[in-house]
Amino acid sequence: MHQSLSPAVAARVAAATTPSSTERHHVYVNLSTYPDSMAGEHGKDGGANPDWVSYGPGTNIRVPAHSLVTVTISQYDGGEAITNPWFAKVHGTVGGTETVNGKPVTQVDPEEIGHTWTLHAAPTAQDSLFVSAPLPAVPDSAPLAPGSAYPKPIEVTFSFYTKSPGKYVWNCEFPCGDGYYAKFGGPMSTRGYMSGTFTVT
Ligand SMILES: [Cu+2]
Repeated sequence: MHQSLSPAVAARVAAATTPSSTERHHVYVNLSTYPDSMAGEHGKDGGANPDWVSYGPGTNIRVPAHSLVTVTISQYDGGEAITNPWFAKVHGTVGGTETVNGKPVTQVDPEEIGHTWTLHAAPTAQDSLFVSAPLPAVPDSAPLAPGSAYPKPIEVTFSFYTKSPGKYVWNCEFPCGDGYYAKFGGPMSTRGYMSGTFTVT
């Protein structure tokens, strides 16, 4: 099946804020996770699989080398227990933490996971980069936000440093897809939903 991929989500570059290096950029990447595909890169009708969970606004991310990257994810989806509780912990971020609605944590409840954002190297020779941030589930009982098709999101923020230029990939490690392969099918194994590229230039 052909999947059209969105243009890269470019990092917003702000002034360097790290006192250790005047040349280091601090960039910001804003993503969202949705319980369907109606709000991301697949268009308002959701494309071929409107009921598939998705990341948005796109899944291909581009950031500068040797930068501090701050990622904020607005998590709109529900969830359940994660099969591998290691991915309920935060890995590879500055301070080993993420903030969940502003509160710093090193892990979240493994029984209530919506998705993860897990970045790793492609199997080629390049600097290692591994970051994994768990996204807590929005409770099923949460009401829809006024004027929205979704409840109020849980805001997760974390930061990490990029090294030299390289090509990386990220994916969700919560089995939120279809059932054939223990829910690693469908949106979990199709580009543009629960995975994408992460290009350091
Ligand atoms: Cu997921």
